[in-house]
Amino acid sequence: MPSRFHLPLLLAALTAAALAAGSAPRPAPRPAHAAPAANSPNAPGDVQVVEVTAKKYEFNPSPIRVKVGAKVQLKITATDHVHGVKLSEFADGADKSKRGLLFSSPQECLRVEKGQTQTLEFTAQAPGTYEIRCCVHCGWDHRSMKGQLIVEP
Ligand SMILES: [Cu+2]
Repeated sequence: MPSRFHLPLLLAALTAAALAAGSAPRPAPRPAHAAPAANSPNAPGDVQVVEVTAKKYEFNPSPIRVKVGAKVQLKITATDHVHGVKLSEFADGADKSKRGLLFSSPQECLRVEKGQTQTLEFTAQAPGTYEIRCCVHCGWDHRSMKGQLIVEP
């Protein structure tokens, strides 16, 4: 029954090959003080924080500029009234099959009560201009309440 003997050997060989393949392209180990894995939500210095105010009928600053590849937190404060934030995950004019922004949690409309601050976190994956609009009715000119996020290459 040669197969009984060969199977463990084959598995061992495959495992060794997989380990070798997995470790080969890895860069030198990070220094101990470096930030942990890029997907760690709590890594300080790893996230670009932008303070944004929402008030009738504008977002400020606008445009907001970030670099492609950046993990971004928008800390949005509604100063005068309840507002909502809807940030497009696709750049203006971009192919809708590819998300340019990857949100940390699903986003439809982020409601921000008057005087409160909410955080919108995402990774900027593709350069382009992304529309921000108010998605909670806040007054007669609500529909014109828009801003822009520009992801620079
Ligand atoms: Cu509004």
